Amino acid sequence: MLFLTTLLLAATAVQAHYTFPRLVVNSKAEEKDWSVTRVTKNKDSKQGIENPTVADIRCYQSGNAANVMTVPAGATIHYISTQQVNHPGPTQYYIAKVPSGASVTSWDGSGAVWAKISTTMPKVDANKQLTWPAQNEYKTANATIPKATPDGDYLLRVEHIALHMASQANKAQFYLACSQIKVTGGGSGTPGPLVAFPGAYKSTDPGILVNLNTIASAPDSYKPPGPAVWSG
Ligand SMILES: *[C@@H]1O[C@H](CO)[C@@H](O)[C@H](O)[C@H]1NC(C)=O
Ligand SMILES: [Cu+2]
Repeated sequence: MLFLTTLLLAATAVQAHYTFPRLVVNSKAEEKDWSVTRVTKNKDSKQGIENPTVADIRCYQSGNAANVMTVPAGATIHYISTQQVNHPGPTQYYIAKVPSGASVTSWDGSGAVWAKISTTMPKVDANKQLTWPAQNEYKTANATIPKATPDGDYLLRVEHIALHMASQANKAQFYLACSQIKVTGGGSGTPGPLVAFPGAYKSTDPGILVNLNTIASAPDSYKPPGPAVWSG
């Protein structure tokens, strides 16, 4: 009986992890799971990635998606999460323009091509609890596709970094997905600085190898990993 209880607890712990199978653009959700969002290797296990230098840190994908979602520049986006995003940590979004001659339904997103368009910062609430935007919701934090984003096909990458174990090396957990999008009505900005995945993060980055107590004592000093945000 004790053994069974242990198994059930283990199963519950796995269920507490999450994937992001549906993109929502201006309140309109992707029609079904994994139709414009590339199916991730943790679709069933829900396990995050712990080493931010592995190839899977780019899209964690086990395949491309069939469809492409139109996203007007300036749109508000988020992702539906399969479980509550219960772990503390930032949510970040990146875009990568598909090179001419390549297709958004097959391009792999390799090279220094990714611009960060959004991140989130922690707060300490009235009860002295450390909280993050969208923490404990069944969705990721909102972001805006910058109005100056040039028209064209892009990969959109969402990432939630769970920091509850992050005081140990390679124990932060990365939950992420990439979607195939077409930006319309955009501008003539130049997204950047551009980074590669893997390459953008090291296990020892101060936003990845970090103690939650340190963040709670100075939430504004938290430094999300990766480049500066491009906001258009
Ligand atoms: C997130 O975006 C949705 C849809 O645009 C909006 O209804 C909601 O109020 C936004 N939430 C926050 C916290 O800004
Ligand atoms: Cu977890």
